Amino acid sequence: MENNTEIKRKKIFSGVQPSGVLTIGNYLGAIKNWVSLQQDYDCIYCVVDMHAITVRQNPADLRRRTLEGLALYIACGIDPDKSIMFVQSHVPAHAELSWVLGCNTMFGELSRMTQFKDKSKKHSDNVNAGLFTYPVLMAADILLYQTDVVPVGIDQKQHIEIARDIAERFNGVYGDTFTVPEAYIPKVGMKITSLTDPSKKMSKSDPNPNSYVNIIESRDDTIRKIKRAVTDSDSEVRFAEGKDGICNLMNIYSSFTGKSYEKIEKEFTGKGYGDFKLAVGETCADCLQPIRDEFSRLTADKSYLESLMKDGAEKAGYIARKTLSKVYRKIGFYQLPR
Ligand code: AQP
Repeated sequence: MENNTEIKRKKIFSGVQPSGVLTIGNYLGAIKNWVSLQQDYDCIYCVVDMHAITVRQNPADLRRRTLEGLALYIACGIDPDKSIMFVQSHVPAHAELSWVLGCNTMFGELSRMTQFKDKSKKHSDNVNAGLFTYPVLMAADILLYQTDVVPVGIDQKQHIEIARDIAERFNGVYGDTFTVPEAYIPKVGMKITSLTDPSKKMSKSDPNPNSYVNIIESRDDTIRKIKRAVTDSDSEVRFAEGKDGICNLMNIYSSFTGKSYEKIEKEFTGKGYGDFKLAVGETCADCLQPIRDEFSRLTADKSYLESLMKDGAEKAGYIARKTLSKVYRKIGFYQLPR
């Protein structure tokens, strides 16, 4: 007998660009939560290679990082039997919906996006149209899967807000079509800052490798980078204004251990920054060790990863096509008889 009491699980969608090796910022701000959310939601996780080309990429590196991105998701704890994982360019509906949504997005609202302003400054020799319309493609990614919740770091909040605006506008004009998504931003770990300049976000494409710890970094390098992290001239481990570097390390330590800032302050009372940095570095390296090991095991089996990619693209493509045909019908694109 059919079980009519079954509760429909809410849907999650999120992704990371294969624009570099994932950092502990990507891990603590996003992927760590993706793992726990698998218990209660239907999750779809994407390697967003189409977003990555808004900044010039070396083709061979992009190809390699795309496969490694999938391996990293699994190594971090995404379970291919529970969640759908796929590569964005393998599902053409993303580009197709993006065009339709672009025709329902205003130039003015895209001009207000801070990521566009930041990245245009950073890549002033390549301020391309894709960089400008990035949030439209991101809205398509999310809306195609009728997503309820999008787990991201704080830097992506504005992009989720524009995706909500686009969905509401479309629903208003054409009738109920898209679920209006909500951002899920963790309280701790939502913004990990650069180790060399704590006023900046930690980024995987930062040209200075000492500014980030990537999640497959060696134990020694992880500890070395954290020991050298820029801090203030004080010596008290305290979460306070003007101590951005220490606050960042406390944030990292708290995200990995679950300890509150108060508890961390007590733990390091009377000890200097040296002891604290060593503890953060060692904790970080210990927590990342199983991910590193699993990553090397997985990347040795390319055919397994390719079969997962294929399977993920089929599953995601099926859901995405259903939304896309609904959209095409609603906006009046001529439907051929089946
Ligand atoms: N420093 C960070 N702290 C917390 N969360 C972060 N995220 C990124 N950096 C931090 C979150 O990671 C997810 C994937 O990000 P992305 O790859 O789509 O692009 P991004 O936000 O631009 O990340 P990067 O590392 O800075 O990439 P590049 O250098 O290529 O621009 C998102 O959920 C993001 O919030």
